[in-house]
Amino acid sequence: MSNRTRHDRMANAIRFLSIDAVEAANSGHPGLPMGAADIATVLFSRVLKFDPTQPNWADRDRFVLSAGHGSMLLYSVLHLTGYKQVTIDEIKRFRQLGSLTPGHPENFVTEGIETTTGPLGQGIATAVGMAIAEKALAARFGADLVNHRTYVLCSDGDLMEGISQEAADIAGHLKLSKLTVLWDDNRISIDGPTSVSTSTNQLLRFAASGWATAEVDGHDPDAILAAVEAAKGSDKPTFIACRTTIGYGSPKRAGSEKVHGSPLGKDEVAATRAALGWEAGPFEIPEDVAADWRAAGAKGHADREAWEKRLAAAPAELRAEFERRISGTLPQGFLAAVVEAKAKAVAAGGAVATRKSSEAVLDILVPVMPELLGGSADLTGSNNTKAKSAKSVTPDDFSGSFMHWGVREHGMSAAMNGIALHKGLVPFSGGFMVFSDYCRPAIRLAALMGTRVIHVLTHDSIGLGEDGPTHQPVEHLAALRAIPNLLVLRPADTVETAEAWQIAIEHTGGPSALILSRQNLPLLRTDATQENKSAAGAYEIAPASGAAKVSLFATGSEVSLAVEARKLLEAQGVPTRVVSVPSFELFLAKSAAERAKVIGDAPVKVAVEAAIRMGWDEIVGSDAAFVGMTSFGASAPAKDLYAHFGITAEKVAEAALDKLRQA
Ligand SMILES: Cc1ncc(C[n+]2csc(CCOP(=O)(O)OP(=O)(O)O)c2C)c(N)n1
Repeated sequence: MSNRTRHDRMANAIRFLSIDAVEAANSGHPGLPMGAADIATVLFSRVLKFDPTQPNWADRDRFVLSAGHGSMLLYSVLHLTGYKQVTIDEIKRFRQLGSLTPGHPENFVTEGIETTTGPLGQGIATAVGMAIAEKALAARFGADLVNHRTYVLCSDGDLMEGISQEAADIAGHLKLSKLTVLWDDNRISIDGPTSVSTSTNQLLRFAASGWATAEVDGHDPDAILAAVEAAKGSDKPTFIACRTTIGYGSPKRAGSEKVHGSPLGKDEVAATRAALGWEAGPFEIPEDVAADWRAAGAKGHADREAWEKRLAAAPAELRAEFERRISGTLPQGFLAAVVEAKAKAVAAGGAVATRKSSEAVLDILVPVMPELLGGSADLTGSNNTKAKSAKSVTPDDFSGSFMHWGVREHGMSAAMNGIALHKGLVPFSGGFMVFSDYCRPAIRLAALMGTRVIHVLTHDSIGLGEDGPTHQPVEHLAALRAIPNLLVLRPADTVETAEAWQIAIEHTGGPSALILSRQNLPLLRTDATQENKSAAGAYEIAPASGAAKVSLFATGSEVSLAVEARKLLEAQGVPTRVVSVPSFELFLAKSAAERAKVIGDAPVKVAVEAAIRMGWDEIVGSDAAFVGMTSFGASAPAKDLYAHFGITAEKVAEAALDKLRQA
């Protein structure tokens, strides 16, 4: 049998597993797997370095299917190359409850899936992060231990999404030469030919961003291989347009949007079998094809074993540090650094913006934690995310620990996911909180995937002042708190900020958002011990003088305001306590009894937050008073805005007294 025939049969195995699984589920997307089967076959049988028996081998090549709707392409390849989880029965259970073959690829469900994809554009930007992580770790640990490539298969939709531009731009700038993107150039999307909505010359577009480009027939295995091999010699990332036919092989549907996202139907499946000369029944793989695929899957064993030998032979300290970094274990001295940051703040006293508090914490943490990879979306001086010791990553030097992401919040957030998924680094960002909307799709995916990324979101309310309502978050706290598995932390002073950093770094099962002020805030906490009070989510920060009549609840910048209001109320003989609530999620995770203790039994409760009320009722109840925002902000000095919108100690005290009179 000729090599070409063998290739065709391997590719057809992908096509028919995909066709038959979609048929069985009566749901799914056969068009992409059928069209891109040749590309996948070349990559997985002739290019990629991977070992199905060790799906998480640290030095494997990464493959990202950015067009997640083509998930059956991945499941087919994982099955055929021998990933033991993806059995033929799992392929038969495509898209069923509890299967390892969900509708879109989920990295937390199926071994061998590098990242969850489905929201178009995310995959390519996530892969950029993986390629960044590879370079950063290679700079630290050397090519003996870290030397792999990142491959992406993307679709027209991926390239139409704006995030792909952010990804292309930063990847080209950073000369991510080990990143290769293969575009499934089938010129069909859901509405029909892509010509109804785009005229972009993608090759020129990527070239303009500093990529090497190539154009091949996506059904010609040798041409695909040649382009992929040429990419290895380039000092730029490479973009390969692979001209394909969606639904390749289907006599009636190939080349049409009809094959994108629905089963072919019994007759067309039979016609496609006849057209491609595939005689095997549904879910059957002829032995010669199975053997060729198994051999492809076995090729990486030797590479992996050679790498393990190199790791074993590496200097003990380097090896231990590499293993610590990949496992995500915290370094010795982490907790001591947190306590040191608290102690320093307490000794210094004075009023500090929590973004500055965060910087002070980072100045102490970054030297202790080389895995921290900070950054900012062009707001370094405002977000204060660059520690004194941090050196910038540049195209020619990845040994630094700070990323200049440019004005690309969305691309940054997706790339951070890729960095975290790669393992070995803990990424944190900097951005204005109001633009967390621009990060949201990637933060949502981080939460879904359970990746440890930390978003430092500064300028967190009307307290930012003169920049006005476009820059003042109002609904963003509620919007962030609405994302499942995202920890939102809004510290009130430097001590809480240090605690928030500790919580975020120790939170390995998902993303965190640190919500920080632009304006100065007084130091409220003067204890600098190992105890992390913020970890309870809420705690009493100021007690009442007697049996409390009023409980004030606040977060971040409004905690000091509540403390002022407490003084006013106490002066009028109303025993008042203040509860700081740095994290709803942590607090709501506590038992009812623990929560009741913190909430207390004062007859009047008032919540204070310079944001909308949404979410607070779950903590204080709908009968409580709320002092906050009900509209967008305005442009003025912060102090004037707090007065204008009625978020002052006097108003809080008034609200409490009103409630007391009603009680
Ligand atoms: C952000 C986002 N918007 C919309 C969708 C819904 N969707 C899935 S595939 C697709 C477009 C399909 O065209 P293409 O990307 O060319 O894939 P192909 O038809 O070649 O499989 C759309 C709009 C999505 N998955 N993600």
